[in-house]
Amino acid sequence: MSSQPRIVRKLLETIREHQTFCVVGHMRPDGDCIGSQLAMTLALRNEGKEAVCWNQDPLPQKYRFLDPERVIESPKRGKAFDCVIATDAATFDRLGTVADCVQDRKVLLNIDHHESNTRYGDVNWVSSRSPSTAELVYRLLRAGRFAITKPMADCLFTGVSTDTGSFQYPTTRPSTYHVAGDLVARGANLALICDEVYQSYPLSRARLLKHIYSTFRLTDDDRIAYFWLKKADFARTGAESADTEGLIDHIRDIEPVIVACVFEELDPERTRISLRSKSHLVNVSSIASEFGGGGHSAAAGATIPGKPLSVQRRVVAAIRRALHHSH
Ligand SMILES: [Mn+2]
Repeated sequence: MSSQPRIVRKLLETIREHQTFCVVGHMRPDGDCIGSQLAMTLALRNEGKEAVCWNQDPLPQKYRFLDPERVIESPKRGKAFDCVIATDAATFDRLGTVADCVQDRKVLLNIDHHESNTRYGDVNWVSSRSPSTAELVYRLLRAGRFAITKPMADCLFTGVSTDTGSFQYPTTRPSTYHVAGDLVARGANLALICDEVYQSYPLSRARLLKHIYSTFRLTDDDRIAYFWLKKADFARTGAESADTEGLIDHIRDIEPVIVACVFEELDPERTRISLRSKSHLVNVSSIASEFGGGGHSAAAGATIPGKPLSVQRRVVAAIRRALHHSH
């Protein structure tokens, strides 16, 4: 692999120089974050390194099969590491409570694919052309000739699959299929992954979907769609906030809709928004950044202080502006 980018060589050198590692990822981890964190940690352990893996939040139920030995743990204070590796985290703050627990370190590596990434590491591999961080981790491991075991192949395949919407998002490249194909050749268990990730939703999620379908709103000639998830909706349906991943796609996928938005009540004065765009002319990452958030051009989010209705008004207005500028 003589053509490997200099940044990959730099990452591999840094990894080889050090012995103790902590692999971290963003709060409310998704399939890409979990798959990347786990594969990186297992690779380091196979190389004889001491590696722990921390995330602020527990894994959503559908990803627990990836971590039967509970490699991912809650962060602990007072630990020191040679090297901290952050995967799939656009900003250092997105690590949540983990950020405070990894201050004692020699070097911080940042491996990510969010275009809003703030390059907070000492070494930053930020490739916004990559549809998933898992694809970057795969490239790193291959370039370094690390073994990719079956459990690691499951983790990386899950990351590649979930962050491309099962190879549907326009970020999907020919190389994405090559990576996925190689992971299947290395033993990724497609049947298990598809069953656990896509075909085992809890009933609570179905109840939440029923709520969403009966309450979502359309505006601007049906080009903007949005819905609210209030605390009471979670209580009534038995769903957890961690189980909301992908709900917005049901609304995004309606034909006239160009931008979909979910408003999630965190408390009476704080709302989390998730945005999805179906047009390359509408970049929801820049909409989210108007509210202190970020993400990708087709999928982004932010947490916004203020009264719910005022947040809704400001966000819908920002989406409307972006739509008008798109033609
Ligand atoms: Mn990702």
